[in-house]
Amino acid sequence: MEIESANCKCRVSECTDIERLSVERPLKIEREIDGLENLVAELHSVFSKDHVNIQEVQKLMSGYKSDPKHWRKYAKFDRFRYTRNLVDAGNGAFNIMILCWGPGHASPIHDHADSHCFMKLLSGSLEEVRYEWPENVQPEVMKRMNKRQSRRCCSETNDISSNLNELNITFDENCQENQDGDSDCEDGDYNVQSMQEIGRTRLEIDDVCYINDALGLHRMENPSHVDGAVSLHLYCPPFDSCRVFDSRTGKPTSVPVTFWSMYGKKIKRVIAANPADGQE
Ligand code: CSS
Ligand code: FE2
Repeated sequence: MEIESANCKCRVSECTDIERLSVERPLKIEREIDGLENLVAELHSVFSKDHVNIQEVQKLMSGYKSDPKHWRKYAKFDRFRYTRNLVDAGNGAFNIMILCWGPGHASPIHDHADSHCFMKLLSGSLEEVRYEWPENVQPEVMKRMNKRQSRRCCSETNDISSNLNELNITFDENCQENQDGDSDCEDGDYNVQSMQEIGRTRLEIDDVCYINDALGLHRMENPSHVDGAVSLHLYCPPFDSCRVFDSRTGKPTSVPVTFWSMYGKKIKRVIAANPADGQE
């Protein structure tokens, strides 16, 4: 089963049907969606089902053609850093938000907290740089795979190992599992470790891309020195913190993610990104 078939209502580590990565390919748009409000309505309808296919979400997002008149009220820029602006809290199943990137603004290298991340470019252009996980840090999805692996017999173990190789994620065999089955060495020595780049993609208007922790980490940057960029992000399940990684050493730090505005209104103070916690 390919990754697009995985159920994105589950956390990535709970998707038992992720076995193999598919090769990225152009998606066929089946139906045009007129306006951001209609896109959000379609997403609500899709997410009201128990099983939401990753490709289904990608196709919906591709079917919407960006027009600033649909999203201008959410597009709020800050001089110093990119902003996160909540559009819809998806009935608790997903968050949809608009990110505004001033000239040269970039994110740190980050993970996606075991959630699925869909991104569509609405304006300008963005560069995505993907990285392997640092050797000493594992995403939740790999920890779960390790646990499954240790419960299975040898022949199955071999199958899983080859799948892990396809996922392009490496283990530090010296890391000992603790009682919870975790095997990060997060207090270890990061000085010799730099982040390994595995790919670079330039996103242009209406391009849609997808990432989860099994596919690696990434950093987004607006390469323009002049123009802003605007992107639409859907995260499922929603998350309110993630890990950022030091680009020289790979050392992870857990950070809260925050909103700059919610439902088109700037918030007075920066608050946690879980709308249930942050509504003023
Ligand atoms: N994950 C980053 C944006 S790049 S996908 C964020 O939500 O702030
Ligand atoms: Fe991201």
